Amino acid sequence: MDKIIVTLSGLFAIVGIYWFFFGKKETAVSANEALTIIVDGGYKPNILRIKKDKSVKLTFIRKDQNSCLEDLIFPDYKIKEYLPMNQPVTVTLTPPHPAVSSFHCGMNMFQGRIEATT
Ligand SMILES: [Cu+2]
Repeated sequence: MDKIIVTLSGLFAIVGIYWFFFGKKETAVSANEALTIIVDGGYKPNILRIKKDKSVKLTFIRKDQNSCLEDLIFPDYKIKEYLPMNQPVTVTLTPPHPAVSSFHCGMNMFQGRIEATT
């Protein structure tokens, strides 16, 4: 019994470490029409897969006090939005979508990526 507990806690520790180093950085999600992104120490998720020929509505909710994150910029779409704390802000991206584009905070410290596919 003790052995099982030791083995299990070892496993959890490994999974935890793995998650800490690799899990946080890139989270990808596919969006058909709408998607919600939490802004908290970065963008979650930070890889958005969208449909090439469709408009997509991205709703951002900022939960991070860091004032740099109050600006949200989509350089390829020439969009700049202000994100107040805890208030959803919706950005609509309309085709033509670049195959890959990015969005980032005011000083480009935090980034997200948008991939358009068929
Ligand atoms: Cu920043």
